[in-house]
Amino acid sequence: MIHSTLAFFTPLSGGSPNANEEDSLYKITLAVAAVIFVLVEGGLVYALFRFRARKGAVPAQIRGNTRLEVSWTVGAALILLGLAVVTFAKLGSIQDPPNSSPGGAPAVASDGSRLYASAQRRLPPNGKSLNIHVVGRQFVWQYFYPGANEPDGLGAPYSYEEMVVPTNTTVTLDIESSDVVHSWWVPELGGKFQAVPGYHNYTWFKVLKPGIYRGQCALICGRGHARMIATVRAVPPAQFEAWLANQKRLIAQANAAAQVARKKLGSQVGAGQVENP
Ligand SMILES: [Cu+2]
Repeated sequence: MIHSTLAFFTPLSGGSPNANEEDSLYKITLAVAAVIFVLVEGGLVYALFRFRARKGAVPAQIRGNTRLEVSWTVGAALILLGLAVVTFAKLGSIQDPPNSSPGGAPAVASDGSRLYASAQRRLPPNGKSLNIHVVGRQFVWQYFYPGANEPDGLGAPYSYEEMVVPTNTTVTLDIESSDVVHSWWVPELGGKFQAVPGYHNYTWFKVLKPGIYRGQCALICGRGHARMIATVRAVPPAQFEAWLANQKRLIAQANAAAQVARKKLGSQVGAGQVENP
């Protein structure tokens, strides 16, 4: 009961270690705030009853209390300092991706450097992660997976809306936009990151349990914004490889069909006479 009530007030987590760290940091701050809230409101309610106006009574006229004022200023400063220390102590485990776990997919090293906005690209200690390129556009998320230079000539395999990832594998995201500013956010997998045209923003997650993690573009980007959902489906590494291979097959098929259609269009006579198929 307490746990579910608390969950209502705290961030979603459980999908990735960074999301869990954010959640525990939030709970620490919430606990400190709750204690202060009870003390302040308790004092207020006590004073309301204890010192309520009575007929003919004149309240004590107090003009400052140096000791009290100094102590609540110092007390507040100490609480702030404590929260700052805890935050910085946890920041590393939120920002820095760890290595993949045993049983994770064979990690693919990510390529060269690019422009970055607020957050820098961070790699796990061993330098290996599965790097997925996230592109926001009105009004769909597109994901490019490693494999751009494979001999099949298909380029990087991609998917829309649903990102499929292997479990136990550190996944780094390279987030950008092809039109307006969007915001990538799957709450159970960590914080929000903006997709800004011309810039790259970096984050990561590592999903341990297979499952579906839901998100949504978190920055209003136009009339189709509400439909711009994002889903991350985590599956065991072998299943991920099979999915990726199938995705390539589908892309090859679609490319072949497009080629036939293009040829057909090219063979039609006269400009402007192209009919709808
Ligand atoms: Cu949007």
